[in-house]
Amino acid sequence: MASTGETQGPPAGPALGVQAAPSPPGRSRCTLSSRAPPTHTRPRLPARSATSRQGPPAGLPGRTPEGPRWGGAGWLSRCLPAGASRWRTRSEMTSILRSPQALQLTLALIKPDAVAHPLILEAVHQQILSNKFLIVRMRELLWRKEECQKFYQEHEGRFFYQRLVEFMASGPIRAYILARKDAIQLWRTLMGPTRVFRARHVAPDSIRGSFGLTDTRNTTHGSDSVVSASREIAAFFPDFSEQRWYEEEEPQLRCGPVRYSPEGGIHCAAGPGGPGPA
Ligand code: RTP
Ligand code: MG
Repeated sequence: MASTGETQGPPAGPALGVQAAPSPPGRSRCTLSSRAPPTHTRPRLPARSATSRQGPPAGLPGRTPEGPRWGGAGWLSRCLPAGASRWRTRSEMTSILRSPQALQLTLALIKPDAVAHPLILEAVHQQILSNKFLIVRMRELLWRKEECQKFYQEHEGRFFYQRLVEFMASGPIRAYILARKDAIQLWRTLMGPTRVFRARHVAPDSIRGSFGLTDTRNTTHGSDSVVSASREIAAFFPDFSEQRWYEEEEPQLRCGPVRYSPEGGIHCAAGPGGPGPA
């Protein structure tokens, strides 16, 4: 595990487009880079792109008929520089939240083959930390067969389905909610190819290339899309609200400073008013 009380800055470096700035007590240290023009000169917003129609980019839950409800002004006002105008409309706030700078969530699992070996389990955990993922939640559990069947429903009928379900229910697993810019793709890259033989050849340093045993016992799982991530996070962390996390925790984790707690194995905001995990 990393050292006690280790703190780190924003997880994806300067590309996040937010600047840490000194701020008065009680106010978050993050600032949005531009000040809006006065209302009467506000430019017309461009037509929504195909990308924006897809909804929130970072694993946000589905939109409600009246539009996303996760753009509450609470966190935004905390992120505005002192004295900044607060005239932004709901759609402008939405576009900020949909910004590619936002942290994205993914579900990562460490499968029974790795959890059974404390050194491998720890090595995978360290890979998560050294690749600058933020650990938002973590839990260990034993999965019931029916839950595995439901989780892997998309593979039902395929030749490996039965052995996959049996294997995933065969011992403890560890589940993480990870956050990072482009978390879904980056975690899958870090895992390496599904098939271990291939992983060893094309990505020998990947997690599966390093620790995978067989195509079934391949060490880790990662969500493959924003929609899957939301569904899978809800399956493992039913009390976790993505909407609330994006409103309350994401801005603070993104803007830093962030503290890693080795005891709990998770990160939380270290700045004033850091909410910590709910
Ligand atoms: P995952 O869902 O675990 O992140 O893996 P993935 O997207 O890379 O692969 P996917 O096609 O979704 O398969 C899910 C899991 O099924 C097992 N599998 N075995 N040829 C085989 O024997 C085979 N193919 C897939 C693996 O455990 C894989 O991770
Ligand atoms: Mg998959």
